[in-house]
Amino acid sequence: MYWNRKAETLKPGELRRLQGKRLKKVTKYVYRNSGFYKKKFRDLGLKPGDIRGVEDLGRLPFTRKSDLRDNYPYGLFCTGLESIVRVHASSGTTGKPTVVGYTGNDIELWTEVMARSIMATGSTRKDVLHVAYGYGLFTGGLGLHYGGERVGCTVIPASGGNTARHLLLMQDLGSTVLACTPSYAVYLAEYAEKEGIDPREDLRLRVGVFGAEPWSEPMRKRIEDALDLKAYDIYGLSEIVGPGVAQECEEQCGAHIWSDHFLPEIVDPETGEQLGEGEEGELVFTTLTKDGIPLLRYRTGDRTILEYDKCSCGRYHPRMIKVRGRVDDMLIIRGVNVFPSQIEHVLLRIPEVGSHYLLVVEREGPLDVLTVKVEVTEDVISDRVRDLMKLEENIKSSISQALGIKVDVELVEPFTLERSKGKAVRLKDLRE
Ligand code: DLL
Repeated sequence: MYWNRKAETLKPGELRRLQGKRLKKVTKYVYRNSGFYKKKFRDLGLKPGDIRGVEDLGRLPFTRKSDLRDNYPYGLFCTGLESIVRVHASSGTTGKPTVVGYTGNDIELWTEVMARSIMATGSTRKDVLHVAYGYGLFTGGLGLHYGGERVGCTVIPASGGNTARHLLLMQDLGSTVLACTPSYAVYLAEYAEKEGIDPREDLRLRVGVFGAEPWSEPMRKRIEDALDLKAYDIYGLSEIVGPGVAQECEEQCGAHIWSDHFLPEIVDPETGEQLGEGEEGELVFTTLTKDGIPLLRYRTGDRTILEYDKCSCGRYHPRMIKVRGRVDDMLIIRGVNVFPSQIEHVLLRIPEVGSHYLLVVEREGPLDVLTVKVEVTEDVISDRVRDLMKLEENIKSSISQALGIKVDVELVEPFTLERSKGKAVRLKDLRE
């Protein structure tokens, strides 16, 4: 279903022309309004007039998260605070948060792409949208909220935390769409089961809008089975706008990037060279229509692949396949590159494995040792010790077959690994 049929079904040629026009405009805009970009252009000997269309995108300078940090809090803003109506920030594990600002137009643009995203899942004004993303500096809650209201859904601004209350509200208010992180969806399902709430009988959920962290196809299947809904991937980052940068449609073959507003590229994370369609690398965005803090060639740090062919849903907006991980969370275990998501992929195909796991990397002498702590399901716990050992061996060999590395596996009882209130923590790196 479309929110904005015209914009969503632009043909490749029309899309490219629009992107080119907007790219020229935003290039001039940042040159005029940002000391940061003016300097970057000068250092490169580049003039805004050198950018004649999308084909010149590669000539523009990259922007990195460190640029936002170094210019904390407002250094990259292109407008004065009198034009900024809202600020959000991403937490970041170290140091100061990354602060982003929105003008009224930026909020409007965000609301538009969120409305497109919600309707792309087949949700409409008839739906009751339960928003369990956090409200606050994190963009999840308010992003879904404004988009949901624009579509005309009945929005329940439940925010994060208090799982019992979420379940009560969803039952009593008849929520049909659930928006939260996929790891929280798993937690909700577990909690419901413990409390004797049967999603098939007691809940009316039919759609899930899950994102803000990487999740695998096996995880999707588990959530769909446990909560009796169809689970859709939503992608975004606060630096670009928040959720709604890309959204899976009902065909579920990658998330459409709303590329009339956010121009994507894939680059080699090491060299920064542009890569072609179907090649895996780092996702980079140029915002085409933002006023408050437009960014040129922003390095997201997310690894994915772009596909440009027409989707059966009628949209040509390029699709990104599920994020494989962050460029910086790639582990190198004895010379082999490993992404946590690959391990999730293997684990969740094994029925005896629960939905929570933790990767612990330690150094023993010169060697990196990876231990995969895996929660087993309740049924397994009652099994005999010998069966547990067999299961451990089975997991070990499945991982080494898939990844080509040896790992240690430790089975742990259900509900013993820590659950995170926000984004899931799947990795503990105990090396220096
Ligand atoms: O996580 C915005 C968001 C809120 C997206 C709600 C979707 C739903 P940040 O906190 O700035 O913004 O974190 C952005 O989260 O660069 C990715 O690494 C990761 N991420 C976001 N969505 C997905 C997804 C929000 N669907 C960072 N799959 C991004 C994988 C995701 N990773």
